[in-house]
Amino acid sequence: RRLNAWGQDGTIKSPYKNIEIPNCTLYEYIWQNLDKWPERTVSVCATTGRGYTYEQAFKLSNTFAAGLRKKFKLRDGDTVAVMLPNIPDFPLVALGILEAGGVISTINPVYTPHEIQRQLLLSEAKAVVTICETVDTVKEAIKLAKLNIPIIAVKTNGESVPQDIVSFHELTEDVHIDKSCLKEVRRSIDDICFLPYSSGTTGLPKGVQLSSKNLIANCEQINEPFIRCHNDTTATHQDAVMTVLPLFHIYGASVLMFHKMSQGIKLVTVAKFQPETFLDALEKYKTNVLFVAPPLVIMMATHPASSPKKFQYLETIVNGAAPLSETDAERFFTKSERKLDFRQGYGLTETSPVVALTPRGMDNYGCVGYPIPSTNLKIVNSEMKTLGANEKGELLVKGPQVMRGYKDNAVADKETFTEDGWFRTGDLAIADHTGVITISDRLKELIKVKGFQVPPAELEAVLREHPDVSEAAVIGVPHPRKGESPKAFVVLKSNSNTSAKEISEFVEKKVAPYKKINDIMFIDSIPKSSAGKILRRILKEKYC
Ligand code: 4UV
Repeated sequence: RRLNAWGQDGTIKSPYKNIEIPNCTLYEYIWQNLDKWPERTVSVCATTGRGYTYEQAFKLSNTFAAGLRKKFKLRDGDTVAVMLPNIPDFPLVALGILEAGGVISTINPVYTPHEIQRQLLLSEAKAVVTICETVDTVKEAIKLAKLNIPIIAVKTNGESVPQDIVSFHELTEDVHIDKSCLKEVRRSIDDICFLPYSSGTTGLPKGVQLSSKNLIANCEQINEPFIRCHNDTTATHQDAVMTVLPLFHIYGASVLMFHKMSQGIKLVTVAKFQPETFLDALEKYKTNVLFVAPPLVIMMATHPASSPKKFQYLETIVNGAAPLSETDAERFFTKSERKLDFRQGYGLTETSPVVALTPRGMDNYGCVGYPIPSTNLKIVNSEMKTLGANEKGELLVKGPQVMRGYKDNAVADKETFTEDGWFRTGDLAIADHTGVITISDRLKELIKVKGFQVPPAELEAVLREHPDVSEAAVIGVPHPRKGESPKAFVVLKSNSNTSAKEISEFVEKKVAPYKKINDIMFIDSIPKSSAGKILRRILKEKYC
């Protein structure tokens, strides 16, 4: 169906019917249909088969919520940090925190203590939930942050929880707990309930304040019949969604966990990605919907263990988080020997996340379709003048999914929103004559490695901590498998005789593996604007 999304005023309006947002909290929204599918599986581990039904998850997370309030004195609006891989317990942890009136702040489980402590401090976390394997890393982070907050550990494989740590399972199975404390919880649709971190258009990661309204809106928006990527759960059918994208990232948390739970769908969770296990699980669990980022499509198109048999139950594949080339999509179809319903979504942490999504049957793998319901877009030039069809400029968004603002950061809010309330994505886009959007480049400094955020400012700060480094600048350079990888430009202090390898190892100790810098170039000075801002564009033009 070819639609026209152009408005008279030069904005690109969603061509779909507007949504209505039910007046409830995200917690109430997710469980509102529980009685339609209590016996259905909500989550199951792709490797061990360990999992929960919707009813079990509801009951266990309810006991956990009571434990959070009673034993840890959690109050309305308090943040609980969640540092977990994709385990079947993830939805229980998340829904328990929501029920207890808390705010979930997710942390990448491969983060180093250095990275974790920053988020614990900024988010004002009152507790951390993690797996036994990473308890020591979290302990170190808490020590670095000079905090005194409890750790709750989830067992993944029968291991024992360290003595000084509270077991998540003991909390969920505490049959004697008095749950009357949950009656005190007062949360409304406008309260913040999710606090992921994103660097936005510039600088260090900031807390993205998402309310129940933002997240419920996004769930309702992607239910629109022309763009929805799932089938109804009925007495005889339940979709199985391969949950390989991380649940700590907005794409996984919102699109895979919150939305799919509200639809009674089964999450097949992959905790440690291994191509063979992942491909086997696709077949074993009859996964019919798969959400991916480009490196996964490339893997599925090229891996020796990949075959049409593995993809036999797949109906829909949705790509997002980074641009996918048409060639890679076509290479995958050659491998699957079947053309699947292939979609591309575009979104950001700050927009809960989905902004645009291709409708079913749109055979244009390079574009991201039209704005989703109740969403208006605008493409502007550097003077903020609205551009027309086929003109490239920065993409701006207005819609109920746009965040309330960054936590404690009015300066960043001012840079991110225009005076008349448009959210600046920092992405360059083009709209064709019908309003179909193609993301063409990134204006902002953010680097995306395999779809993960790598903020240059964060790596520059780490580089400057090295005793021999005087100045540093980091940019993203194209990488065939990862999409992009970071490249650093370093000015050494005089008389220093350190090597690129030594600096690279120094950075490696402080950051998650995907942020590692292998490419370091020594230069004499970093180009800067008169205001002292690093001119990354000049570095790109000169050295790349
Ligand atoms: O903040 P973030 O890490 O957020 C994301 C969200 C990805 C989503 C969300 C919903 C979907 O349905 C979906 O398919 C994907 O990644 O990073 C935001 C930045 O990632 C780039 C762009 O630069 C954003 O500002 N990005 C996200 N999706 C795409 C993309 C895309 N399809 N094509 C190109 N760049």
